[in-house]
Amino acid sequence: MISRRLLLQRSLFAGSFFLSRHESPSRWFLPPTLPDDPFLGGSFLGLVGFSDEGPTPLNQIIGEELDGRLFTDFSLLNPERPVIPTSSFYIRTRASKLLDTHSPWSVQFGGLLQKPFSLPVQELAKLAQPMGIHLMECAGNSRSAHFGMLSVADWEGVPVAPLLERLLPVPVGPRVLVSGFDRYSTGSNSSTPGASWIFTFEQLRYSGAFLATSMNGHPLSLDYGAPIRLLVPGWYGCVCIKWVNEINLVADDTPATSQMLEYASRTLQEGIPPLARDFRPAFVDPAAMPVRIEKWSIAGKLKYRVVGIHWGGARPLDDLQIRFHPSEGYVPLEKLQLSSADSWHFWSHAWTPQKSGRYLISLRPQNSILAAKRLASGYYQRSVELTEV
Ligand SMILES: Nc1nc2c(c(=O)[nH]1)N[C@H]1C(S)=C(S)[C@@H](COP(=O)(O)O)O[C@H]1N2
Ligand SMILES: [Mo]
Repeated sequence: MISRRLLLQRSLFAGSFFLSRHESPSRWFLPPTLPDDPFLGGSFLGLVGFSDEGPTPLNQIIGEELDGRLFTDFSLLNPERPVIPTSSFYIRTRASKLLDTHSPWSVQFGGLLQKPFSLPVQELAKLAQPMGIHLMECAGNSRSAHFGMLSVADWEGVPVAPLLERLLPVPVGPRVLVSGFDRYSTGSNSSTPGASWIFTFEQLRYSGAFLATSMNGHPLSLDYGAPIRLLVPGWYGCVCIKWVNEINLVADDTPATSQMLEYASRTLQEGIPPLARDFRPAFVDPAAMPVRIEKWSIAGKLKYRVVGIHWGGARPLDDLQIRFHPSEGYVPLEKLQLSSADSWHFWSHAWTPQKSGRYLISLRPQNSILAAKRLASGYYQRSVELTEV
């Protein structure tokens, strides 16, 4: 499914110019070494920031409880180490002050179950295994916060479908309601309390959904859902319930939860379906955006390098195109380096603008625009103001 061109580029691309976030800004950029690299022999002058994205601070916890946030900074992302350190992983809701962190935590299994039972989290944790690298994006990710509600971590946890098959005496059906603690000491202007999502057993199985117990090699911290949270690879973050305390089997005609209704349009549903069964899977729509504009001097001439990411969808798009201004046409992306698994992919594109001024960078797949609805709508466009060319 991945074209030969991409596979070739993948090996060529590796290690060419992305640097570790741990390096000081002056050492972000290794000199280009590939003979065909347009930046070979050039010198790096600095980064140009994006315009019109609000004063929101990045990589820093702001606010409390339902209005608590952390927006991730991507400007130092590096394909060699694509995982976001936990201290910079985005936060969409901070832990409630009402959360009881002293009593033992357990998950209640019930609903249509003949014999409801409760499982201490320590028992669940014994079943935890490495789950690999997975991306999470808040369906409400927005330009005003630099699209910083998007992150990748390395997870450990307990796969949900096998767990249910093992614990429950009957074939699992019809639907599974996963709920988390979601009461707060203060109200919120932006969010409705109540976090739960209803899945079919099949959805939990094919997505590889798991109850996460640790991220990036450490037990979950409170803001990330400790002691246990749901992760559904390939689905938007709104289904990744934190502080999971109940898993109930529910009837096929169960109404959608308040969380489902709140996120209906952002998860690209048709209208606001009243019943859970009329919801589509909340798949992360294929998306791409620039994350860094580098300014270079090459043989006395200015040149820009746009570095970006591509994520979402069942498989990467290999026909992404970029446009720098609405008055220009789209051109194919120069380089796309694929990552494995459910992560983001990295791309770069050399850019020699003809005049200074305001640009609006947008990406789209050449074909299959229908399959990338949010991207094609201009959702991830970013603007930049160039003072010299
Ligand atoms: N209990 C609970 N779980 C929740 C939420 C919440 O408000 N309460 N927010 C959801 C949303 S909208 C997102 S995007 C993810 C964010 O997870 P993170 O804060 O660990 O990045 O958690 C989800 N799980
Ligand atoms: Mo979200």
